Amino acid sequence: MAAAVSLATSIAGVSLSSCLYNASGPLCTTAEELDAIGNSEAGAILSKSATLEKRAGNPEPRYFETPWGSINSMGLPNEGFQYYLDYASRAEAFAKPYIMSISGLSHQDNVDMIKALAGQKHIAAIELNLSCPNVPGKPQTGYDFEQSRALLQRVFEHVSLPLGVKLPPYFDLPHFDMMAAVLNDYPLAFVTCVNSIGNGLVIDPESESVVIKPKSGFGGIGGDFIKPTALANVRKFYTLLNKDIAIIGCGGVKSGLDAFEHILCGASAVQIGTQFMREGTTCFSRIARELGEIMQQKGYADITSFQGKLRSLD
Ligand code: RRO
Repeated sequence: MAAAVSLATSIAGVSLSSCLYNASGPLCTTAEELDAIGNSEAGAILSKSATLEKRAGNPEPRYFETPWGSINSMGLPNEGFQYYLDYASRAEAFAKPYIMSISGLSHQDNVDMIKALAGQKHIAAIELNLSCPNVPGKPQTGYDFEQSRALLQRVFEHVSLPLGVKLPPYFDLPHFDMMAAVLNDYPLAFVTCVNSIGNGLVIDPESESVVIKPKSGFGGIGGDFIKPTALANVRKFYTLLNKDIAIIGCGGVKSGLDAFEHILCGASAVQIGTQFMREGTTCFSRIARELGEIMQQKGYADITSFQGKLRSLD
């Protein structure tokens, strides 16, 4: 019988028995949804981005799937910060890390939430979302390098838990350098690359109409459409960031091969968004099995055997 492979990973000292878990967004808003992730083979439970107060989000329809991916303009619907903080004690039953995503509507809101998280021992880490594309009138912080620095400066005056940031995708090489210069100045535990590609447009030629209601049909694009962009962002930040900042890959992962590619580019863990929405929690065990089979065929016993080892042709 072939030797077993390990999909275990660790992010800033937090151990995950599987490097695969959910992206913040799909199916992680209610306690029941979070329980389902807890009961699955996902390596961690990551909550929907929280605002200080509960939000209903944008008008429906606000999510649409095509064969190549998804478009969403959810508008940060969530149960409010306190709900996800309270869930932490319930998450303990699952013996896997519970990570809280926060996405304050202002810098002050983010600072207030981070202050309230100080010393919360059932929360393994915080993912600070710098990249929600769907709140009308709110720019994505991650595209403004000065604002990103100003926010991180304030946040790191208060944070006591491991903290990472969820970045928007970047497309221009100087932008990677500029954002990396900001991020390298702070003791980040991780960066998650990438959020959806903001403000795409999917249309239905039959009805000659947009497919989601908010913002005249504009929304964040996920799924197959974005895998090359996600891989480029993982790779670039893996090469540019201090080695103690872990990279978490997100974007276009629907198979073990996709996860393998993210890890090859440098990811320490891989999140699943659109495919989780489509398939439910079985995606975590199926993709884990597929990734394990690829590793076995290639003779890799663990993910560090190939993580970041993408070869170039020169
Ligand atoms: O809720 C959303 O509309 C949303 C968020 Br917070 C995000 O970070 N990324 C996204 O595609 N949608």
